[in-house]
Amino acid sequence: MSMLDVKAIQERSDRHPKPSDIKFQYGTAGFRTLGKTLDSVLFRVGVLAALRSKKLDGKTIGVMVTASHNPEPDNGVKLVDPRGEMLESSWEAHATILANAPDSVAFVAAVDELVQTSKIDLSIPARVVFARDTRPTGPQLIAALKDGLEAIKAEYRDAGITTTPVLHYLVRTINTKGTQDSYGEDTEEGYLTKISDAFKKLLAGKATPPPLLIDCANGVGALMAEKFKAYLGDAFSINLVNADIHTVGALNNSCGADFVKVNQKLPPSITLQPGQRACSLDGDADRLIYYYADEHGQFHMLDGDKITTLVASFIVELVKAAGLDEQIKVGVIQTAYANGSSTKYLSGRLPVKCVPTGVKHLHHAAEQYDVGVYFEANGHGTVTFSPAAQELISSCKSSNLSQSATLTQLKNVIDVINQTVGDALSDAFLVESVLAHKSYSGVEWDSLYCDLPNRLVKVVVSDRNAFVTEDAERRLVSPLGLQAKVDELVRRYEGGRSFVRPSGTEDVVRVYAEAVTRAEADELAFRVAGLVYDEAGGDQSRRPKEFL
Ligand code: 16G
Ligand code: MG
Repeated sequence: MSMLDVKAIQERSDRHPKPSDIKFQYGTAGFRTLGKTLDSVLFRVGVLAALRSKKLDGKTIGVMVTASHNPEPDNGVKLVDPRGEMLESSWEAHATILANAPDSVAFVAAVDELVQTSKIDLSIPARVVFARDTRPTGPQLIAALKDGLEAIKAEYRDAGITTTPVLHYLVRTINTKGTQDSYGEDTEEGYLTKISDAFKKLLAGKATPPPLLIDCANGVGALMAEKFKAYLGDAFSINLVNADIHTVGALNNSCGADFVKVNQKLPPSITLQPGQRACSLDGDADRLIYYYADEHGQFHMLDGDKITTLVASFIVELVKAAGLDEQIKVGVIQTAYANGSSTKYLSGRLPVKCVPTGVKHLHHAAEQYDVGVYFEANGHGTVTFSPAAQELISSCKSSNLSQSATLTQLKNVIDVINQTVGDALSDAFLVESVLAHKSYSGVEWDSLYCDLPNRLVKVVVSDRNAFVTEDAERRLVSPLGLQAKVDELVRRYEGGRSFVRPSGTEDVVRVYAEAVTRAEADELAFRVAGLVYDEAGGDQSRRPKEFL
């Protein structure tokens, strides 16, 4: 094994001192906090990404600089493994250790320790591709990242300002280039071409859908959506709103997928005509929430659960029509946040599995099926096809015209989807394809099942780690006795369901509740939040009034 250039790393690391008062944590979505505090983290992530690449035989690792739907001053960074997936969880702990080394001497020691314990061969080259979203702190953070990559002499490719799903796509295509698993051309054009071609083929012969209004959250999704316009031509029109990536403070501000989902209302910047449908992306374009106005102009939301239902039902239909339903099993993955009505609707038709929150859990579980459909209620999701299922679909000999047409549709569905990670634009094109095939408007799509009213509340506590869950986050094991109190409350509400879980991205505890009426869902959520607040020793004089 060749040696680490300790001196070079230590010297460069000195230019990126760790703030002494911050403890960083690689959480569900990587490191995420105020952008201006992340300089040392980015430098160290550069070194870590290179080590991960060396560990995996020089495969290309992705680094995405974004804080997604969070406020503009926040920023973050996450690593992407060679197949375009989230960093393997055992390395999350390494990331946290490296980020918290108090100074450059301790950092180099931590790096050395990682090299030894993970048996990393330093003579193997390291390759990294990175990108960032539109946040103002992005350029400085990228500079720190590059410094880390250069310190350890990694080869790197700068993918510029692009969406999280494009970065994931690039990682997968770079690593499969020239192999029989090739996932496409390893460029943004390759991405735009692959997805738009498949979408246009899915729309061929159908009535052209009405133009789609896309709320871009004033983020990087606006750039990509704009680029798609040229590739889609006359086949499909998109109109962009909240596409201002230059005005300071505009990102995710009163717009975007998270705003719509959390507030269950339209962004104030949007007015819908009766019958019109639209969708919102989040700040890095990996979440998608749809909605429409009914004939009275009333707003209705179509969230990740509604997308799951639409997409899964369509794929099941296609697989059946292709005569492959014996060989290809379609499964759905949800989290505790999935609306109870969606779970009920889907469970009657398909295998449904519940896993903890976070894409890595959903994605992994989806890959256990031939076709795995997952969308978190918050709109992050995709569909995965196993290599065997893809092979079967592409090699299946059709016995008649209609079967042949179905097989072609399935192939196009595979190509329109970004299988590496949730991709709001690709997901929107899939949704539009299904709606065109079924001749559904928003109303018909929405009528598959009726959402139970629900409420999400966050409770600020001094230590969220005191809250430990089991059963895919649906039950608390700690603090002791709290779950019994929650159960006791839930029993008093018809159709009631509630759970408490610590956030993986913020220092808060989240409470979710649903019930048959809005008033009851609200009341149940606030009562449970009250239990959590008291349990966590919250200051009674500052106890929110709503926490009944
Ligand atoms: C992150 C996750 C998302 C999850 C959310 C939960 C990824 C890429 N994103 O945004 O899947 O729903 O965290 O946040 O994994 P919370 O733990 O703060 O509730
Ligand atoms: Mg996001």
